[in-house]
Amino acid sequence: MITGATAGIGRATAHVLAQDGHHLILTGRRRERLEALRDELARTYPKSRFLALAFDVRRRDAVEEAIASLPDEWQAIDTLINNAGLAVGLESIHEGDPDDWERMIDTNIKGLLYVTRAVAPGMVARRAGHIVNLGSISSREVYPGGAVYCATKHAVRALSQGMRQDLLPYGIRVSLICPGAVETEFSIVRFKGDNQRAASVYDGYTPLSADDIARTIRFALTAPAHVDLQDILVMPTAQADARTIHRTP
Ligand code: NDP
Ligand code: 8X3
Repeated sequence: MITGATAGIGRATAHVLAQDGHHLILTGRRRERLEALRDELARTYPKSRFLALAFDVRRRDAVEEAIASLPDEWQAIDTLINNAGLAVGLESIHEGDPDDWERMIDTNIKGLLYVTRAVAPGMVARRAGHIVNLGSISSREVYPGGAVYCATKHAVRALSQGMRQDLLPYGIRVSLICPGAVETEFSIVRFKGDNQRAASVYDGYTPLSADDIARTIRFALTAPAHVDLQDILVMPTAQADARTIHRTP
């Protein structure tokens, strides 16, 4: 199951995992995009099965209902990619919009928890599974204007560590993937549709692509069963940390 498969890293991960022969549950809010992706993957990989399941991770009842409604043959989810997430705004703490803060906290922390709570019991019962959480360089650092987004991604790091501890006796792997700048719809969402401002985030250097992160996720999933890639930081070559990017004109 991949959350946030309608765009960016989630969509790229769906392509890479479909190539590897996985059957995939594709989730996100934009139903049309999910169904288009499902149909495209089904045409390209006729031996695998793909299910589109539209829900908003912020709605606990919707998450529980969607996952409970899965047909029997889809119930045994062996891999959960907790990818759905977003940043909204880049204002200082005294100027930030509390509605933006709630969107980030509700999606990145609470949504991830709701999905995990619905899926993990099956993994525990089967004593097998792999949960991949999308953290960020912002799971380790904070930058001006990014306090709340960074706080949510610090929380994802803490939750990953906690999941690892709690799920350890059941042989379930938990991997935290922490990318630096990846060019996706992320900045368009952060700047509320201001495409020019979003594009300027990636000016003068080569950012990571969604496919780069999809391949990192594949690397974690294909490690031998006794190996848990627990915490992976992936940066563009031109980015040393959250605030240090080497740009050329
Ligand atoms: P995109 O904006 O391209 O994709 C985000 C995905 O999350 C979309 O599929 C969107 O689907 C889904 N999503 C957002 N809100 C919700 C919601 N309430 N319910 C269900 N799905 C939701 O961004 P990225 O691919 O870049 O981001 C993916 C993850 O990677 C995020 O967790 C992000 O924080 C993290 N990340 C991104 C980095 C970057 O530089 N891009 C760097 C480090 C981490 P829909 O709108 O259809 O619901
Ligand atoms: C996304 C990367 O640098 O905008 O997590 O926080 S950054």
